[in-house]
Parts: sequence; C-alpha cells; structure tokens
Amino acid sequence: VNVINIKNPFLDQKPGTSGLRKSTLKFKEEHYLEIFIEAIFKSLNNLSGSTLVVGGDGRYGNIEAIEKIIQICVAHKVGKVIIPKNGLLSTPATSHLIRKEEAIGGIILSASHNPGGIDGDFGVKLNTANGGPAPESITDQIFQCSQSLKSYKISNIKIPDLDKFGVFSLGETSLEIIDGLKDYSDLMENIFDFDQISDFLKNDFSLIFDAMNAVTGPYAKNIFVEKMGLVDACVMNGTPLEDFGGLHPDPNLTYASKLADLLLVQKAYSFGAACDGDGDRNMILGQGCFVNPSDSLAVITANTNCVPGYKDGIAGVARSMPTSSAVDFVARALNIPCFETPTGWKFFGNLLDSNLITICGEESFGTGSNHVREKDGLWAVLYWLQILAVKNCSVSELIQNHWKQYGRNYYSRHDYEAIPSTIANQIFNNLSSMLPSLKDNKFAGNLVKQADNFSYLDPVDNSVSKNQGLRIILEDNSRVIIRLSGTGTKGSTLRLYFEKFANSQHNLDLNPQIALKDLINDLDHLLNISKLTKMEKPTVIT
Ligand code: VG1
Ligand code: CO
Repeated sequence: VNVINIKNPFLDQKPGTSGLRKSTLKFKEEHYLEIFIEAIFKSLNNLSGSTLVVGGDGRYGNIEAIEKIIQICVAHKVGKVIIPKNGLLSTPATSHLIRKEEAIGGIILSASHNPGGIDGDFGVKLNTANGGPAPESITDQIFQCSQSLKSYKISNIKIPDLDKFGVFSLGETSLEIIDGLKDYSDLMENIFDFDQISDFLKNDFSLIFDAMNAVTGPYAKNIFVEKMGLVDACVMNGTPLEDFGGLHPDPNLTYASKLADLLLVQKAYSFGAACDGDGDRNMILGQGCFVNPSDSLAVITANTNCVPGYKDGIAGVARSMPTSSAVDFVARALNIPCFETPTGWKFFGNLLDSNLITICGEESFGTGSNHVREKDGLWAVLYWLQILAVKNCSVSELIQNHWKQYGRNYYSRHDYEAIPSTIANQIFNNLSSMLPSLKDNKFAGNLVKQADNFSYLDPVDNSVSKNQGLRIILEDNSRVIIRLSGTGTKGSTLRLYFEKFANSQHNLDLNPQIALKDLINDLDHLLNISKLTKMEKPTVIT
C-alpha cells in the first residue's frame, strides 16, 4: 500500500445535482479521481470490511477508473468489491445491487446525460446503503474534506481483467466480477408481466427502443429480445460505446432526434422509447405523439392497477418542484399524499425509505418507484407497455383519456445550455431581486399570488434545503420557474419551466408552446433573456 502525497488540494470537487461532473480531460489529470475517491471513503463510516458496488455507463475512462478504485479499495481494506462484467452497470441496476447485497454503498462512473469521449464529460456518483444518491449532508462533507485533502492510499496490486466472471482475493479484499444484467432483469420480471407485454408487442404493436449507444443496450436486449422474444432490430444504438458514437445521450426531442423522427414524422412504430447514458432517464413516444415526462408520472400513478408490482395500491407520490402538477390531481383523486421536493433524486430517498411514497418523478425524463432508490428508465418503459397491454390502446388514446379525466397541465421546459455564467447569473439575480415586488402585480394577464425562492423542509429528517429555484405562481396556479442547472460542465445552463392548467372543458389539444405563450413572452419581457443570451430560441425545448 502506498500513500501518495500531492502538492495542492483540488478546490473544485463540489458535487452538483447528481455527483461530481467534469470534462474527461479534467478527470484525467493526475490524482484528480483518486483524491475524490479518497474524500468519499473518508465520509463512509465502517468502510473497512464492508461491501462496495462499483460500475459505470461505459464511457471513455470507465475501466481505468474502476481499476484505480479497486486499488484504492484494497488499500482501505474494503471487504468485498462487486464489479459488473466489463464494468457496465446502469444507475438503477447499481441501486438494486447495493440493496440486494447490503452494501455500504456504490460508486457509479457516469456523467449521465452529458456527452462522453475524450472531448466529453466524466463523472462520479456516490450512492449510500439505501441504494440512493448520497444526501446533501454527505456530499457537503465530501467537498469539505476535498478542500484540504493532500494524500490518498492506493495499492499497486494487479487487477484481473474485468471481462470474465470470477472471485479474486486482492490482499484483504475480495473482488467479485458478476453479471450486471441478471439481477436487474429478474427484478423487472417480478414487477411486470413479461408474457403479457410480449404478447401485446408481437400482436401488431411495434416497439423501437433507442439505447443511444449507452448502458441500457445490453439490458434492453436481455429483456426485449432474450426474455420476450422480440426481434433484435427493436433495440437501436444497442452497443455501449466509449463516446456514445458521438451521440449526446440525453433522451429528449433534440438529442434523440432520429427516434423522434421515426415516431413523430414517419410514424413508423406504435411505441418508441429512449434512455440516457446511465439508464435512469426515459423518453416515451407514441405514434405521432410525445409524452411529456410530467404527464408520464401522472399516467403511471393513475394506472397502478394495471401493473402486478403495484396491484395493492401505493402509499403516496412525490414530484420535484418544477415538475408539473398533473400528478397532484391524480393523487387527490386517489386520496393519497403528494410531496413536492427540490430537483434531484436524492430528495426522494427519505420519503421512499419511510414508505411515505411509492412512486416519484421529475420533469427531466425521470420516473421511478420504491423498487430501487434511483429513477429507472427501463422500468418506466416497461410500465407504459404494461398499461398499454392491459388497456389494449395506443399511447395517444391513453394520454387523451387521461386529460379528459383530470384536465391537462400544459407544460414546457426551455433550456439555454452552456451560456456564459455571468449572463446566467445576471438573469437569475435580476429575477431574484424582483421577486418581492411581483406579488399582486399582473403577469401573463393574471395576478401574481406568490413569488419566492423555493425552500424544502424534509419531513423525515427535518433538514432544510434553500435556494431550490425561483418561482412565480399566478392566481390560476399557472407557474413560471427558473433554475441554474447543477449538472453542466461548460458555462451555465439556465432552465425555464412553464405550466398552465386547462380543465377538461377547455381545448386539450393545443401545442404547449401556444398554450403557454403568454407566460413565455412575459418572462422574456421581464428578464430580457433572448437579448442577454443573444439566442433567438432555447437550445432544447421539452
Ligand atoms: C438535471 C435534472 C434533474 C435530474 C438531474 C440528474 O439536473 O434537471 O431533474 O435529477 O439532472 O439526472 P439539473 O441540476 O441540471 O437541472 V441524471 O440522469 O443526469 O443523473
Ligand atoms: Co442519468
């Protein structure tokens, strides 16, 4: 075991919304990864002798990072390190494995929906023993520790190739190379009726799944091809590549444009779906129909009786604050609680662990349940397919009927990606200082009833998280929210969120950009966003 000393600590290792994300080149800097891992290990009590799960989404640097982490584990006398074959493990599969193996936690090497490759990004997520992302109290502690950390412990023991199953003794550490797919697909098989879904899909309801050359390819092939017996071609971009084949593995209409074209323009399939780099996000498309992720959460909540895993009902639901209130209407009808949390899956952990909620989701293409402690892309896809199989209907019929019953929450998110930080901060600070004066004034033809910076009191541990997004709420409950992203690595990304409710008496078939145009235009007047960013339109519109 060697103790490596470095001259100066790294001062920029502050985890964001979901782990530490930096350019691949930054992570290649000597000692950069090692020091962050050492800071993580210092925050975990009882590490020595315990079990740790380590895997990644296969992006450039994955295997090298796993090998280094194993060597650091050996130096710290971790009892058992569980590694998936070839280092490939999706974020939800990691969450499941941590729980199943009663591990102290897991490390996921991924920058999620950020591009990969030598010119892209790399990242490290830490999950704790419940299987979920480390809470802020721990990530703050890791950051504090990294601020002055100038040494780490590492063993120079030789690591076996990660392409074969096996158990190896490395000093006092046992290394287990396991099948990263099996536990996860078994879990899915326990929740869903695979036979029913497969019959439905073989009977004139065509599926195309886009893995975006990222981690979900092998999982999707295992489930749809091997288990359900569908044709190979139902999975596109199904082989994980170091640079995702140049794709930006963010499943939205802009970055998954080929899939969007197949469903929305060519109308070539009945159902299309895509996941992100690490497999926790999902986009659902029908023939000629895009499902807004906020609506997806509401539909999933409204149809638990279709899915074997949730037949006994659900305890409650939660959504992140910027997510539309569509699910709130369903919760009210089901007479179950609905919680509003800050952005980021870590805030759902306590609610899930205390069984206050069963299902939760975010507007950012994330949905999940208490089966793991992460959002889960393939779970959401299977969930949708199961509902459609039970109801024997199309995506657009399902969503139209949902709106007829509950009304429609017109919703859109506008992202201004990688703009200069000074500009993003200026826009944000401008609104922040205007907030007190907005109340009782007119905005988008309505009175402002509340204008504030969202703060969250966790009902389980009473921790408070401030500064979670600026919001303007109107008398008819329309909302405008702005946030600065905590996952980007270049400049700043400004997110604007718009929501307006239309009850079932109203026109439910408008283009959301039209239905929301007053909110969109008035926010631009108020903050001069297009002028300050010099952008005619956002980088991504959802
Ligand atoms: C974004 C999303 C957020 C999500 C997070 C991690 O964060 O808005 O809802 O939980 O990404 O997703 P931000 O701070 O950029 O808005 V993942 O799939 O990248 O781990
Ligand atoms: Co992700």
